[in-house]
Amino acid sequence: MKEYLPSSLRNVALVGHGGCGKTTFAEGVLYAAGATNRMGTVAEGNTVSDYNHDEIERKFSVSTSLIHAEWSETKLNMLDAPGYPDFLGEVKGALRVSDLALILVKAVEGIEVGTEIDWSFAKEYRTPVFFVVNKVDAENSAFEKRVGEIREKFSHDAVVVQFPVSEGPGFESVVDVIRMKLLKFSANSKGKYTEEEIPVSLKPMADKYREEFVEQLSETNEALLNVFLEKGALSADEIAVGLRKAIVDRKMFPVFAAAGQKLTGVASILDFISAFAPSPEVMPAPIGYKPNGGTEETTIPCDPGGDTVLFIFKTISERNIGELSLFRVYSGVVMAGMDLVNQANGKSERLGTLYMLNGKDRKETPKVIAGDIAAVVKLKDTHTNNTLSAKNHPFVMKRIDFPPPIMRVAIVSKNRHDEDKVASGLHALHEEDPTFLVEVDPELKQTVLSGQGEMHLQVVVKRLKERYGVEVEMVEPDIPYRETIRGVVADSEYKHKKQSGGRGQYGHVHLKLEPLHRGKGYEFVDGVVGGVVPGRFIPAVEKGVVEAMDRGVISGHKVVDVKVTLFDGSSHPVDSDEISFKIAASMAFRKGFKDAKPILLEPIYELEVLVPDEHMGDIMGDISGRRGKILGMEGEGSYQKIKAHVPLKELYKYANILRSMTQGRGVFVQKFSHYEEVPKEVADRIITEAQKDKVEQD
Ligand SMILES: Nc1nc2c(ncn2[C@@H]2O[C@H](COP(=O)(O)OP(=O)(O)OP(=O)(O)O)[C@@H](O)[C@H]2O)c(=O)[nH]1
Ligand SMILES: [Mg+2]
Repeated sequence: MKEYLPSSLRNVALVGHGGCGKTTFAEGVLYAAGATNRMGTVAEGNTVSDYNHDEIERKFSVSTSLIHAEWSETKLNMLDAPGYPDFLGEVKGALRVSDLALILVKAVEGIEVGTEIDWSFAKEYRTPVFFVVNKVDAENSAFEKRVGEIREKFSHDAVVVQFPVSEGPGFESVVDVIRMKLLKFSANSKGKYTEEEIPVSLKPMADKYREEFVEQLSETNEALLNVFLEKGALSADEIAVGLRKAIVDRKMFPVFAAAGQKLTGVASILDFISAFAPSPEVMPAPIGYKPNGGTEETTIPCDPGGDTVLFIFKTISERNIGELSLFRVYSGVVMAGMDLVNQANGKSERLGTLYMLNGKDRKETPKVIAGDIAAVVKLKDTHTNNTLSAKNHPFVMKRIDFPPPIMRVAIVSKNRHDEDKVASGLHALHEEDPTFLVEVDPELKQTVLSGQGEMHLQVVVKRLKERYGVEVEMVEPDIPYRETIRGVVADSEYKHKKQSGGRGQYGHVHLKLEPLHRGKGYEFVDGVVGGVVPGRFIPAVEKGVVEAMDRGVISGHKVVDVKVTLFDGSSHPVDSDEISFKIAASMAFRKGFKDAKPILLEPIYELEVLVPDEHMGDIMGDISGRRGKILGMEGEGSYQKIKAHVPLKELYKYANILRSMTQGRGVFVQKFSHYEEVPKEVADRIITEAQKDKVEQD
């Protein structure tokens, strides 16, 4: 492939709700550009961008794929992101390195929750947006209605630049409002079109859209407005210059009509992208920081002559492919074999072979210039979200803030001997996909996976099996309950005494147990007078208490919020030793604890749920049904934000429940808040279970 200057690059993220046709559109781009000689389909599992097992089997995208093609002297890099909500992290990664979001909206169904989320991400990143009303070839396609919704829900700065002629199965032409021509596609033209005069019957509609477009464009810029007011029209040059600027400034969001699968409208959108979409050069310089320089922000202009800076936005490791780091160059030129510094850990990295990608197909390239997107193999210590930069130019790009996990499951290895392999496999998979986390909970003795939803975790588990040959099962994670007391026991005595030939054992203590305020933890007081328990044994007494607390008394969960005072006891000059006092203290504690009105505590999480108004009642009812307490709510546009305290036990798979109750429109975050007493009937059940388990273990 030839070399491109930054001004000839177009980095485009293909986003939108699941099934809006992104992967098919990408397939159409490659075919129309002549990069492939047949068009694959998602149904047959032979598209360029849905190439991995998970995608072929499930028939939807799971991971962002990079494709590239040449179009009218420009190089298009397209990132085909998944639409399924569990993979929003992939969307964020794709948008982070794109200069344009192509948001596809289904011509029949219209705006869906994924469309809303992608629009909000683009807004957050200040990414220019084009809307494509896609699948206009479908029965009941309603382009105008979709445009109305986009304007209503997203922005009145959305404006039609290409509209469809005869929607439905006969859809094969669009009218371009800027060129004021009819663009006619035909079945065998490989996506090419012929330009024709607009037929008289369509003229009024074309004029209407043209007028709207010119008026809106002139309002984006004072100089243009003056010209428009003076002459009543804008020249082609004035339109081109004004349009490019309005797009970068997010003052105009062009709307198109297409049927990616039939290739209708694809080539004309690509023409528009080549002509008017921003190149990396004209985008505002991205923000970063000097390493160790605190939080002071600096920017980095897209300059091929500058020092090299690149940012890794995605890691792919698959059998037959090896580990690939996908990156965008932000400054300078990247060459194979170059030494750069990973600013996250200060380590030097020598770059391996560089590749341009089309899905899993890769083509070697000697260098990658500022603004371009490519891949490199086998970096040693560099992962997603890391910046590599020249030694003399330390610079760290702003990280992608991936969405926090919303679902936890525990995993159990099917074969106990696999545990090490499971741990290292999960670690490697996490490097590739930072939106899921693995933690070994030392208290619960469980490995807990957390991620973006059930599908996401299933994908992780399946990859673990395919790539590392180990099988695990997903189960509900245990809850870290706590035990504590409500009453005071003034004297709990225990004497540990053994005389069995030779030297005996002797330890004797009196303990007082009192409850502490919630969250205070534990306090040990040495209240012994006159040395009845010799000073050298006091640490052993405390150790005995601490060990008993760790093991728990009634349910096997840790004891908290208790004050223990050692106030009396006795010792034997020969037989007393540390072990004896430890045992005595443990036993005295356990005995006293049982008499001190023991209770169970459970973790309570603070839940923040954002749902459309119409679902608020159902969601609040459901939260109450989960023993939750509503803390408050506030309106946010047509959404309500509900805050509540809910026991962790009741939040298992809440992501699924919320999605199904709101048709996927509800989102939530959760974080630990505090411990609270478990209601008696629930506590009794937990205690009985624990005792049963204990009997089985013994
Ligand atoms: N009628 C019609 N169907 C289409 C068109 N484009 C895609 N489809 C169909 O829509 C379905 C989804 O297409 P995909 O390309 O997988 O959609 P996607 O947006 O990549 O889906 P996710 O990866 O799940 O987000 C497939 O069955 C396609 O055949 C189109 O232009 N017209
Ligand atoms: Mg897809």
